[in-house]
Amino acid sequence: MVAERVYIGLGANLGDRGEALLQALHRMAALPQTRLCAVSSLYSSAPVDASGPDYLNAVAALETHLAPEALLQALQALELAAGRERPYRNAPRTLDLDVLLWGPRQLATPALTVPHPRMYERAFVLLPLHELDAHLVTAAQLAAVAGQRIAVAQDARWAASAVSA
Ligand code: PH2
Ligand code: MG
Ligand code: MG
Repeated sequence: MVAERVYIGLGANLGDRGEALLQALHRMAALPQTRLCAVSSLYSSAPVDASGPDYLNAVAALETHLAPEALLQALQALELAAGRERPYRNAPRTLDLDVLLWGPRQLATPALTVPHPRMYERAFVLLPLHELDAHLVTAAQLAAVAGQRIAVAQDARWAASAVSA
């Protein structure tokens, strides 16, 4: 079976945020049956529907033969390994890894809804996703989040060491 292209949103607003995101990319690249194809620029963004320090965000494109449940479990293990705690909803965090898109599929299980239900409300998802594949985001969707504060912190080379040749 062909591998499916999966987009992952990465975020952190506690601790050494850039280091946590880069380490997560290396660990995703090392998952079985999985290739890290591309990573967006690194963005700095104001918290959306949340409090605390500014976030660093990015989006990664994977190709994987893993089942959605298996990838989700692996991502949650990486969050835990990075010291992620969940004291309340949208609490500041050392690492957040969200499945945004799974090829053309729509998934709705108790653990996972894809497309991510809030991704189209968030500039910190749509800008990096658009950077990786402009077809995935419309101009109207970008316009809808244009009021959110976000800036490129580092160009896409920030993650080059993690991306597969
Ligand atoms: N994640 C949230 C809530 N708000 N805001 C920004 N800027 N970046 C995030 O990654 C983020 C957020 C819940 O996962
Ligand atoms: Mg999230
Ligand atoms: Mg999450």
